[in-house]
Amino acid sequence: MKIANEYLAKVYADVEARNPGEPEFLQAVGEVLESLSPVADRRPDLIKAGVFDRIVEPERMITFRVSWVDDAGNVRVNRGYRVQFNSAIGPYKGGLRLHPSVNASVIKFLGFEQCFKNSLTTLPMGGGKGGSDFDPKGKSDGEIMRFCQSFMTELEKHIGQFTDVPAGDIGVGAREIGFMYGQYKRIRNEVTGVLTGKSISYGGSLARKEATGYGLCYFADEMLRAAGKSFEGKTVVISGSGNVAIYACEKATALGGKVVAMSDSSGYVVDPDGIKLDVIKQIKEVERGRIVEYAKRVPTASFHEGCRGIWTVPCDIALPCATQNELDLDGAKALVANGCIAVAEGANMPSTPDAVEYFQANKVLFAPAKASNAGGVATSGLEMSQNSLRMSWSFEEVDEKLHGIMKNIYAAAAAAAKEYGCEGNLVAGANIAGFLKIADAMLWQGIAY
Ligand code: NDP
Ligand code: 2IT
Repeated sequence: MKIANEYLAKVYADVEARNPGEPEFLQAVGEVLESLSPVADRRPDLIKAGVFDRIVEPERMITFRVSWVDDAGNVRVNRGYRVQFNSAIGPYKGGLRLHPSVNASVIKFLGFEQCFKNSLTTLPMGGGKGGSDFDPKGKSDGEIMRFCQSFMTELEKHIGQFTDVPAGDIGVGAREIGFMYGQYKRIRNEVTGVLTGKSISYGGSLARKEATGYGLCYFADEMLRAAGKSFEGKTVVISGSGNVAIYACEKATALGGKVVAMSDSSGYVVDPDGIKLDVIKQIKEVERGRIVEYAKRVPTASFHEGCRGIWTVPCDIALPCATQNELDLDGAKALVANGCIAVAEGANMPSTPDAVEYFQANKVLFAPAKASNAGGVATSGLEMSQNSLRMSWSFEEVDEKLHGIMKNIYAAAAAAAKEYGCEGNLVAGANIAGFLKIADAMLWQGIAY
C-alpha cells in the first residue's frame, strides 16, 4: 500500500493490526486512504478531530445466528451480519448479500465502500451492508422463504426507516426482499419503507431493478464523452449475468454498443452476433438456470468453462458486473493487449489494485465502482422518498433523475480529482468527493466524550 501521507499511513497500520484476517476490508480501506493523502496534507483540522481514525471503524457490527428448517426437515444454521458503518449523513443504507463466501471481511469492505458511494449520490444516506453465508443455489422457494423469515426475525431489531434501510445485492432480489419485508411487517405491525428493491405492488420504485446497470452505462457514457468517445459501434464484454449485468447489457446495447460476452460463476458465453438479452433474461430471471444454457439455445454462441477467461475476449469496453477481485492483473493485461479503451465497474471492487494501476498506466479510461455503480442505491434513495411521500413516480421520471445523478457523480469525481492534483484519476476523485461530505458532517456532529 503506497499511502503518501504519514498520518494516514499510521491510520492504515492501525486498521491492519486491528482487523487481522480481513483482506477485502484492508484492500478497500487501503485504496481510500491512498487517495486521501492530498486531503490530509491540506486539512490538519480533520486529523485533529480524528476523522480519518473514526471513519475506518464501523459504528456497529451485528453478527447473529440464523437457524431454519430445510425441505427434508433438517435444522440448518447460517451466520447473519449487518454492519452499520457510518450514519453521519443519513440512516445506514446498503444491500444484503446471500452467498457462501460472505464473512466479516466481505461485509465490512462492502459497508465501507457504501459510505462513500452513498455520499456521492448527494442523497441523505449513511453506509451499511449485511448478508449471510447462506447459499441460495439449489434451494426451493420454501427454503428461501424460511431462511429470509428467520434472518429478518433477528435483523428487525436493528433496522427501521429512520435507522437502517437494507436492499438487495448478490443473491437477494425481489423474491427475497418480499419475504423479508413480509416478516418485518408481521413482527412490527407497521408499513414503512424499511427495505428498498420492493416489488411495485407494495411500494417498490419503477426503474430500481434496472438502475444499477443503467446507471453504470450512464456513467461510462459521461466518461467516454469527456474523452470524445461513445458506446456507438463499440464491442462490450460484461461479466456476470445477474441483476447488474443484465441491465448493463440492455443499456449498453441501447446506447449503440454490441455486447459479445457474459458469464456466471461456472463460465462465460461468447456470441459474436451480439448477446440476445431476452434469452439471458429467460434463463436467469425466469428459470434461475446456468449460462451454459445460452450456448445450447443460440447457435452463434459458444460456452467456455471458468469465468476469468472472459477478459481474453477482445472488446473496446469492459464492464465487470459479477463480484470482488474478479478482474486481476492477467485480465487487465489481456484487455489492454486487445485494445480495450474503457473499463467501468458495475460490481463492488471487481478489479484488483494491480489491475487498476495497470489500466491507469496504460491510459485506459477507468470508472471505479463507488462512482459508477451508485445508480442502484441512488434509486433506492428515490424509492425511500416515494415511500415517505406516499406517492410513486413514473419510470421516465425515476430514470431521468437517475441519469442526472450519474452525470453529477461523474462531474463531482472529475472536479475533485482536478482540485487535488490528480486530474483524470476518477478513483482518487470519487474517494475524495465522497469523503469530504461525510467528513464535514462528522465535524459538525462532534465526538462523544
Ligand atoms: P446477482 O446475484 O443478481 O448476480 C451475481 C452475478 O455474479 C451472477 O451472474 C453470479 O454467478 C456472479 N457471481 C457471483 N459471485 C461470483 C463469484 N464468486 N465468482 C464468479 N461469479 C460470481 O447480483 P447483482 O447483479 O445484484 O450483483 C453483482 C455485483 O454488483 C456485486 O458485486 C454487487 O455487490 C454489485 N452491486 C449490486 C447492486 C444492485 O443494485 N444489485 C448495486 C451496486 C453494486 P452465479 O449465479 O453463478 O453465482
Ligand atoms: O452495492 C450496492 O450499492 C447495492 N447493493 C445497492 C444498495 C441499496 O441500498 O440499494
